[in-house]
Amino acid sequence: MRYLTAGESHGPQLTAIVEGVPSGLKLLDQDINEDLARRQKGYGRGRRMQIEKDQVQLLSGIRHGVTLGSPLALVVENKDWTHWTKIMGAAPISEEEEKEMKRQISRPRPGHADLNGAIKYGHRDMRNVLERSSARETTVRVAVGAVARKILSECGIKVTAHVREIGGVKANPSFETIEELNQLTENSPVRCADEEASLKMMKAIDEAKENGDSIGGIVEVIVEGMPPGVGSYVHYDRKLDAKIAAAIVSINAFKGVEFGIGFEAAEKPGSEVHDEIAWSEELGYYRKTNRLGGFEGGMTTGMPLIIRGVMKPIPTLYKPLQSVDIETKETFSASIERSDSCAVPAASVVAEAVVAWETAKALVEQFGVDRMDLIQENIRKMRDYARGF
Ligand code: EPS
Repeated sequence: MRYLTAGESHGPQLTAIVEGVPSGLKLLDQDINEDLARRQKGYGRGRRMQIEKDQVQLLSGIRHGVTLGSPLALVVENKDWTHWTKIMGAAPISEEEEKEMKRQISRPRPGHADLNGAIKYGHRDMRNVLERSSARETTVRVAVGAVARKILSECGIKVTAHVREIGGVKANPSFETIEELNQLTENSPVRCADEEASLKMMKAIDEAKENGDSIGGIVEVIVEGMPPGVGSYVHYDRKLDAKIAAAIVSINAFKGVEFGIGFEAAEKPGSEVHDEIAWSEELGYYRKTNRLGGFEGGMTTGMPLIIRGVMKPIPTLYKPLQSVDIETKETFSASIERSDSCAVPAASVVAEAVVAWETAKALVEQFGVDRMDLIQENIRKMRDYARGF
């Protein structure tokens, strides 16, 4: 499976073409819209989210609620587009119109794609960079992820995400099942399963906003029910953990990723890092702990996948940071008007989507490719084989 996205933040729409989705997958627009709505929520978002109400249009590759095996076309319209038709229109504009309304953006924000993107593509107006580098694009990645989640759920695999940390406030959630975790997360305005920490996180967001600043955090994705042996040790580009790591760092503003105990492994001896192997009639092989987060040798162990990603604070700040105007080369203090002060809760939904995509893609590649029923049957066989191995 593969996909491409297109669309500018204030253009008419976001589009994704998703190729290789097996036939026979039951899919409704509401399956996708639920995830789009989850991404839009979250304490700390700016005014843009009051303008948008993201809804998907399923335009091809599906008939009567079931996928055909042909490419899916997914579209989400930008409601804000109506305010930007001239500035972002595809048609050429006259010199007069240009003078009238075109305010070139010549002041790059520190930490954003603005300056490097402008140098790379030769844009004097950095709007040509920021429109596409905007995290608005994550909308359709969540739509694509919702399709992947549907594939996973048909194979008995659950994927979820929650916020572990915002602005230095750490959560200490306690839950038994994914369903319980989901309930706690959905009830929290910051998508954090620890109620007390949620309140402190909201306070930290309020403080950042008052100070014209932004804050980042850590999100955690959990995938439960993966059969063992998905991915491979035989070649660098077949390791599933490596693909997931790339997917996490591809999310706007994400700077790092870890699995299981992650970077803590540097401080511990091997006896406190590796997971002892056990076997039972009911479970087959399992690990007594899951410090490695469900991966050994680039392959799934059958234990839950535990993936964490760190998001830096959003670079669009009300609080001025120094930068240089590319026209005058003069130093200025950057100050931007509209932004989110914290997008970590929304980013947790994006992280869930990209992990869902990578795991579903690996399953489809390994267990059948064309038809959902074959993939399901092959996964069932693999589970039975592994249990008795
Ligand atoms: C973003 C800037 C803001 C965010 C946007 C990402 O948009 P605007 O420039 O229109 O105020 O709201 O996020 C979204 C639109 C979204 O759907 O998540 C940026 O520069 O990355």
